[in-house]
Amino acid sequence: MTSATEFKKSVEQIRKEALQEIKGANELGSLDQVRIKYLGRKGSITSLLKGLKDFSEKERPVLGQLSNQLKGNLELALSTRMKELEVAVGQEGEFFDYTLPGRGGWQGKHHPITQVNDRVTEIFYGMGFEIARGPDVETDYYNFSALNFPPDHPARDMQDTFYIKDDLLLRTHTSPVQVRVFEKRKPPVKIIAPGRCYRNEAINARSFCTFHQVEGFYVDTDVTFADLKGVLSAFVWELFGKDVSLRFRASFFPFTEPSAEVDISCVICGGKGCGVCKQKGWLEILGAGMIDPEVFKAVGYDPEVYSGYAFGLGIERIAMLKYRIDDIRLFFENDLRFLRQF
Ligand code: 2NM
Repeated sequence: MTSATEFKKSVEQIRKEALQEIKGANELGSLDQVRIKYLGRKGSITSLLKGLKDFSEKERPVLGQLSNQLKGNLELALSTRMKELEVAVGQEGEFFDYTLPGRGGWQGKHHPITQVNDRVTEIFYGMGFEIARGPDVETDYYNFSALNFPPDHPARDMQDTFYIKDDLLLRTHTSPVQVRVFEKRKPPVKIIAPGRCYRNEAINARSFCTFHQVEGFYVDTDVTFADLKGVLSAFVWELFGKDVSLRFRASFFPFTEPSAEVDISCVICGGKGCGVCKQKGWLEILGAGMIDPEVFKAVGYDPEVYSGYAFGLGIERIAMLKYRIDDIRLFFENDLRFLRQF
C-alpha cells in the first residue's frame, strides 16, 4: 500500500525516465519497445492507473488527473520522436537507384480519320494537286445554287441539311470550296479540298451526322474523262495496291455530266464475294464526273473554252475498309480503347 506522496513521486520518476528513453531511442524499433514498456498492457502507466482504486475518494481524482497527464505527455513525446525517426529514414536510409531508366510517357497519335485523310491528301499532293480549305458554315449559294442543285432538290430539305438561318447552313460536302476557288482563280486549277461535312441523317452503323470528305478537281483547256480515269486509278493503286481493279458505273450528280460511281474490287475477298462487299465482289468508294457547264457558267468560266473533272470520296468509308471497322460511330466516340489501336 503506497501513500499519495509516494504515488506522486513515482509519477515524476516515470516521467523522467520515459522521456529520457524516448529521446535516446535511435530507431523506430527501439522506440516501440519504450512505448510498450510504459504504455503497453503490462506497462508502468497501466499499472499506475490500476493502483488508483486503492486510494480514497478524496485522493483519487487528483492522482487520476496526474496519471492521465503523464500518459498524454508520453504519447505526445512518442509520436514526435516517431516522426523525427521516419523523416531520417526517408532522407538517409532508403535506397534510391538513380541509374534506373525513366518510365516512358504515353505517346500521342493522330486520330485514324486524320491518318487516312493525311494519306489521301499526300497521294493527290504527289500528283500535283494543291490543297484548299473553306468554312464549315456556308451559304445556300456556295453549297447548292452555284453547284447546279435545283431549288427543289431533296438535299436542300431540312431533313437532309442542318440550317443555321434561312441562308446559312453547315456544308453538306466540300464542293463549296471549289466554287470559292473558281471565283478567285483562272484555269489551270488542280486542287483538292479535304474537310468536315454535315448531314442531317438518321444515325446508324453506316451514317453519322458529320463525316470527312476529300474532293478534287482539275480544270484546264482540254481535260477529258480519260484524265479522270487515269488519276483515280493511280490514286486507288497507291492507296490499296496494284492488284485492285476499278469499275466506273454511270450515275448522276447535279454538278457533273457525265457522272460515275467508282467501285474497286473488294479489298477483303479480292472480288470473290464476302460479307463486306455483300457478295458483290465490288465496293463503292468514289463519286466523280466531268464538271457540268452550268457550274462553269455560275463562276464565270467559259464552258466552250474549259473542261474539267471532279471527284469526291468519304474518309470514314475508306478508313472502315482499311481497318475493317463495321460501325462509323466508333470514330466519333473518342474511346481510348478504340483509338489506341491505330
Ligand atoms: C462528288 C462526285 C462528283 C464534285 C464536283 C465539284 C465541282 F464543284 F467542281 F463541281 N466538286 N466536287 C463532285 C463530283 C463530288 O462527290 C461524291
